[in-house]
Amino acid sequence: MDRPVLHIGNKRYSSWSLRAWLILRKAGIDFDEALVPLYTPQTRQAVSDLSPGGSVPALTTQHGTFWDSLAIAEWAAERVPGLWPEHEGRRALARAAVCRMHAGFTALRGQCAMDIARTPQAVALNADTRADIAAIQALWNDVGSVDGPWLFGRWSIADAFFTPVAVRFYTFDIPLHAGAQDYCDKLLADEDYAAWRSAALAETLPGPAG
Ligand SMILES: N[C@@H](CCC(=O)N[C@@H](CS)C(=O)NCC(=O)O)C(=O)O
Repeated sequence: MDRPVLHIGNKRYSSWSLRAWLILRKAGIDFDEALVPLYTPQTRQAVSDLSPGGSVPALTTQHGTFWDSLAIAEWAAERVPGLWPEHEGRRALARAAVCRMHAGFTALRGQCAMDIARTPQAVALNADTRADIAAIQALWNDVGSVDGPWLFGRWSIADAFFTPVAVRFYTFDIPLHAGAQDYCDKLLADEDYAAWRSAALAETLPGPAG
């Protein structure tokens, strides 16, 4: 079979693409990347042509192209053991944490968009964003690992879903509790994230501001 192709947006800005890409990398799945430049007049058509979902990331396999970071995560987890925690209860909790990230924290996502090249700088955060930041730290604290450095012990899909949050916390210079800060530092020091970041910093594509 041909290698799967992961269609991604700009590495600098596409937080959902980063999640899917990290998961495939950590899974050790051999894949090709295809960039769909965001923020161009052709973007909408290009993502609509890719799949009915009309968004990136999207993954092309021998069975066609499907979309959504969480669907791609589950596709990888069906092929490679260990991407979710082994213990049934921890696995359910990890899925719940991922679902909450996937569906929520919209104020943080709206006010503090991911821009990997942003010079760290604080902004006046609105009340909803502050509430999201508090909720994320409480969630990390509640589900936090007792047996390893990552959120659920060894690295899991949950860590991929929270990596772009760590980028936002860092680039918006958001003060965190000590445990949350340690966890963010761990996510940002990850070697696969570092590879993505280097490529993001080398991009010369137009951004949301044109
Ligand atoms: N729920 C989707 C969200 C994907 C998404 O919003 N992707 C953005 C880029 S980060 C996109 O495709 N934007 C292009 C457009 O809407 O035209 C996922 O988890 O993959």
